[in-house]
Amino acid sequence: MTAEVQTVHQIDDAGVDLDPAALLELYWQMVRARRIDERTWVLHRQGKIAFHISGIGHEAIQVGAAYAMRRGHDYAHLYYRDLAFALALGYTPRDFYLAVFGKLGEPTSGARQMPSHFTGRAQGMLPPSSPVATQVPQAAGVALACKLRGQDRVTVVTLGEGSTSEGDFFEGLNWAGVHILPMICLVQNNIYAISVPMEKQMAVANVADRAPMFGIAAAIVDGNDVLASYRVMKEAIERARGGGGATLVEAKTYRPVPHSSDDDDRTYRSRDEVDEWKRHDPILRYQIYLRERGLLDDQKIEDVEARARQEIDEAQANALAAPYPPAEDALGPVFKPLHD
Ligand SMILES: Cc1ncc(C[n+]2csc(CCOP(=O)(O)OP(=O)(O)O)c2C)c(N)n1
Ligand SMILES: [Mg+2]
Repeated sequence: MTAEVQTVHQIDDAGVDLDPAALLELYWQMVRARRIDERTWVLHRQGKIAFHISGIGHEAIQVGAAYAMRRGHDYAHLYYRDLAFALALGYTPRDFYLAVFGKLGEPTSGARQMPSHFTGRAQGMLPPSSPVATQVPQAAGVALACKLRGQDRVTVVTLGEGSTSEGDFFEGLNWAGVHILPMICLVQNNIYAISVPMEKQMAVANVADRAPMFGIAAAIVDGNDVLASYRVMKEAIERARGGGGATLVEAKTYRPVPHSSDDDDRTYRSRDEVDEWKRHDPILRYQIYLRERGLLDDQKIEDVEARARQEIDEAQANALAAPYPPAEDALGPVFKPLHD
């Protein structure tokens, strides 16, 4: 008999000024992202889609970060695990399913790009490339352009801890330090790069320990605590907006599912390790906190679940019903619209 897993439930709300409606909005964003993600795993296992790369476990840091930004004004250069981040910025479940099914009307690339390359002009989401860490120098370029134009836009760029082994990470942050750029580099440290553990990527304890070599600020946060994540990102973003330069933020988190639908994580980590991390599930932790504050009860939790189910069902049905692009579209440029 296995003992019931007890959720770790501390949430650090010190200095967080969000009203009850905003606190519940963060909960909604985390839950909807989780449910969309879970549904997508099911679609893959049913053989209905070719590939899924999941953000499960990373919802707190992503939603906290998105809400710390001026959404639609600041720039976000996201990576493939940022489903919750993209949704919180205004990317829609329908956008996601059009990409996942490869259907006509997919807003990023007309379905020529892989799914989870979150892009959108309205949301300020820059088009990511598939080689990891290339977004860091690109984001530094965007932040420099904003600075030269006298705009008060901040650029938030995200990546995993394994990707910080790439030269692009060092070059981009060096540039951010030299030019005192309005940029936040958010590393979502889930301690694995596919099967490679963190200690095989770096000889320092924290990614953030490297910030002094670039002359930029550093912060480490519990990335499974949505309010702590929000606060730390907000501080960094406001410092950048005020001319104080870049910050390297490291969010400690975990990926309780395989790297992607092509990975079998049983080959490189124990089930005990995964179960231990599930005790830190960001949604369950926050749910306990909201219950204690009297903002959630069983009925309200079910209402959120029902709302998420309806939204997902509609988005999935809508994308399924959409036609495939004409075959010759595959030969077109990735980002130039052919039909819009
Ligand atoms: C330059 C480059 N090398 C290898 C890959 C293949 N690859 C895709 S994701 C990934 C792991 C990255 O791990 P991490 O940065 O820790 O992010 P996580 O997936 O854990 O969120 C690798 C090696 C790639 N996309 N680009
Ligand atoms: Mg990782």
